[in-house]
Amino acid sequence: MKLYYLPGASSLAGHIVLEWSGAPYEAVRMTHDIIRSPAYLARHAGGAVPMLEHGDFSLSENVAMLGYLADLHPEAGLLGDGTPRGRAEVMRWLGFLNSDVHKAFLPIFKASLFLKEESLAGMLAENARQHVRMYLERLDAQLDGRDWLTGTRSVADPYLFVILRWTVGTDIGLCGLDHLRRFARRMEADPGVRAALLVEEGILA
Ligand SMILES: N[C@@H](CCC(=O)N[C@@H](CS)C(=O)NCC(=O)O)C(=O)O
Repeated sequence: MKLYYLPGASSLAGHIVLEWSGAPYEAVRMTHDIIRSPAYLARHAGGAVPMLEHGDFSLSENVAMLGYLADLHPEAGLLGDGTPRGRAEVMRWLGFLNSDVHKAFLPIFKASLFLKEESLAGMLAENARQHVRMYLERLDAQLDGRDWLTGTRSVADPYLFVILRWTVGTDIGLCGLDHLRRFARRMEADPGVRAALLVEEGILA
């Protein structure tokens, strides 16, 4: 099993899930140039991370990949309590994080995708920060009285952790979002999270 990643990108979620699963795997560090190379594009036409290789199966898209890893390792219990509703709860939050929250960072990270006029980029980024903040408030409320997004640890939690790391350095921060801060501290103390971060960024959180 190989996970292709960029340090700090959304691929960190899969990296943490691989650590939590306890199965052997190899993490392959990419660069922005490599993921645009013809060889990589032949396997992932989107030219993005994460990408997972399992034998002759290549899989992209966080939601598919995280679900696949959780299905391969049911003993880790990362996709709910085994009931359709439990699974749906995990997918609800995973979908929200991937489709809404992740995408809301794009105008901050890559304003040029939306605007030709560079002078407007600052205003666009500021609006996007407010949009992300609104999503974070919703996530903070969900964690009121819960240690994990769905009550028990799932594949949605590492994705949330990735998002929270993106708030640092984008002037969003977690000021006043105490449940999210508590969640981030608990993830930073987790051995699997620390192992993944050590490989990706050479740091112990
Ligand atoms: N919909 C994709 C989005 C993946 C994505 O946005 N990947 C980013 C990193 S978080 C990427 O590889 N961007 C290419 C680049 O930065 O050059 C998924 O969920 O897997």
